[in-house]
Amino acid sequence: MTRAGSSGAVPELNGKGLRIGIVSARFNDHIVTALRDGALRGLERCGVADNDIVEHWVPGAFEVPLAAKVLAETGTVDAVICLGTVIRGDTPHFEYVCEAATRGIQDAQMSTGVPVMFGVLTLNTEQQAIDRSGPGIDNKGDEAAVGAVEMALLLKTIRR
Ligand code: INI
Repeated sequence: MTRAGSSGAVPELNGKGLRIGIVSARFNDHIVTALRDGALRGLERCGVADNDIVEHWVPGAFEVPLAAKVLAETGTVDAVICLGTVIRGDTPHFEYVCEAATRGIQDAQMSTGVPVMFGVLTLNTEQQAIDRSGPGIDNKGDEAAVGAVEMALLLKTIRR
């Protein structure tokens, strides 16, 4: 008998045939580009084909949720990966952008039933961003991509 969710072990992920959206925020684009590179590496490792990846860019993290929601609503993708980087400044602006991005991304997945992954870094320093967007599998874009494949496969199993 196969019992979904019966083990806490990380499952073997075969993302072949999945269609995955990526919505990236241009703000802090040197970091976000590194997150995107990580996401593409993660998707490739999981077997997602290049031509099954749909990409869109938005100005900043604040705009990510809307693009992610509209993309999810098209029904053409099995999951959406949201990428962005918000770095704390001298004003409360940081809190507002983080709050809107976090809540909006969660709302997008809850309202559409499509997994929408939170690959948005919210940090105090640029060094923290660099540390989380490197070439290894601890790159947060890579992590979000693998999570997107896991969630897309899980929802297909649950709905079957
Ligand atoms: N957007 C980000 O993605 N990261 C930031 O650090 C940031 N800061 O610091 O302001 C940021 N602001 C822009 C915001 O996301 C919107 O694009 C802008 O307010 C227009 O709606």
